[in-house]
Amino acid sequence: MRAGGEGPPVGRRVVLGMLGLGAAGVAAGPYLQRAVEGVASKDPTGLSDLLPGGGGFRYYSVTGSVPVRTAADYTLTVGGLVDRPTTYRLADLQALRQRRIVHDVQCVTGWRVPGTPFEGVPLADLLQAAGVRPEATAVSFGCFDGSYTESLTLDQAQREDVLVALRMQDQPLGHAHGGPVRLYVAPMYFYKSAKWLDSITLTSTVQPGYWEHFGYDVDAWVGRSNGRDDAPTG
Ligand SMILES: Nc1nc2c(c(=O)[nH]1)N[C@H]1C(S)=C(S)[C@@H](COP(=O)(O)O)O[C@H]1N2
Ligand SMILES: [Mo]
Repeated sequence: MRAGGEGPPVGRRVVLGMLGLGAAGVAAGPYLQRAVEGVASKDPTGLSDLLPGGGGFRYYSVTGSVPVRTAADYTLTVGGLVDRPTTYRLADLQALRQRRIVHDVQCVTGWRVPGTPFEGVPLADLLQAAGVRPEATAVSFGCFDGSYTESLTLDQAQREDVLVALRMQDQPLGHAHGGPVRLYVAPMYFYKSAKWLDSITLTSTVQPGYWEHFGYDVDAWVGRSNGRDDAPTG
């Protein structure tokens, strides 16, 4: 595993198989996931995991399969160093103040999707509702794929352009993009935007996330980290 690749290459047989799945394969999430079982899902050619209809987005998961969660069974917990640990259902999140942000998406492997709308609850609002304790300095994010993690400093987490996103491209967030709920960190490389978000934990120190154990920068400002000089996103 090396930084910048987000996983080993996918074999030719798998690439051909996945291209054959087309849109139906993506809609039928579990079938697509079987096709990538046993290989990391990142193909540096970008062929195998371009999302049909995704407008340039690529599908990423560090796990071979991800359970589907819906409004019926999805929960998000906010806990750790807070006065009021809270569990939200999807409808609870939908009832809170929503903010819509249109910004470029930039992956650290190089691809960019300009002007992408995301909409959701400002993370700062959830932190304020939970009552952050004085000893908390950072926030960790957990995912229901069972493997991926991310983190932010408390200052970063309280920015208005960091969302617990329920919508992307003006539609409910689909499973392939991390639905029903993903983190969205507008000013940072997209690896900070953890998909399938199910826990938010206030901590006393920054806990490096999944890719950060493989060398990605913990502070992931676009154009000012990871040895990259991408043009600023806007
Ligand atoms: N749970 C989870 N979140 C994740 C990832 C992942 O593998 N698992 N990959 C990250 C990376 S490297 C990128 S570029 C984006 C890709 O988002 P997309 O699949 O919606 O294009 O998700 C980020 N969040
Ligand atoms: Mo990425």
